[in-house]
Amino acid sequence: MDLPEGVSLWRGWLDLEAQRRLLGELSALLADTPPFRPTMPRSGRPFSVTMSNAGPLGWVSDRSGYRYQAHHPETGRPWPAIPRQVLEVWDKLAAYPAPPEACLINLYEAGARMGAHQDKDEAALDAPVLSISLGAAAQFAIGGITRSGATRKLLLQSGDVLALSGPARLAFHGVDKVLAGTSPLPRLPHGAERINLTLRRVTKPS
Ligand SMILES: O=C(O)CCC(=O)C(=O)O
Ligand SMILES: [Mn+2]
Repeated sequence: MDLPEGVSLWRGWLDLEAQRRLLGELSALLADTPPFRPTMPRSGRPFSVTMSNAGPLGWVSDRSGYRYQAHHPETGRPWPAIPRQVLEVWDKLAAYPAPPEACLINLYEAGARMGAHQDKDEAALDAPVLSISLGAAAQFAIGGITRSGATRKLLLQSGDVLALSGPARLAFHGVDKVLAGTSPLPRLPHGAERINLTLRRVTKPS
């Protein structure tokens, strides 16, 4: 299937065994770094996903805006290290000379979605955004760099890795729907149907 320029998809990059291992790591990480429910800037409307982070910087959103910060907004603790298995995915696929600084962990319960948005809170826009899907399949939509353009639908399944880079780095994208009950994995933590890890380089490497 032809993908828009700058969009790469490695289907089944993590096999079932690797997915299970990663899920084990994430369950332990989330026990100490619990998911929080972000709210929209200004309106304060809650997101339908809950989130946590790993890495020196974590992405958060609340009434004061979107930003990266070094600590969990509720526990006040620094984020834990990004799991090695996740860093290996970046090393193999990102083609970027520096490691990611943020691993955003999105947890989708049945019925959760993510509206169309751009990932643009990073200074290092020359680095790709890499995303790893685990659990139930999701209907992902990707458009161009304006909100009004046509969108392509992609089914993201457990073990898939997607990259947005170059001309697609600022493409609008979102998750229309999670197909509850399609996960090949045993129970995900915190009642999630799907977990997505989004790896980003935030600051320009020196
Ligand atoms: O869950 C996904 O597949 C996408 C997540 C995403 O776009 C984000 O966290 O910025
Ligand atoms: Mn995004």
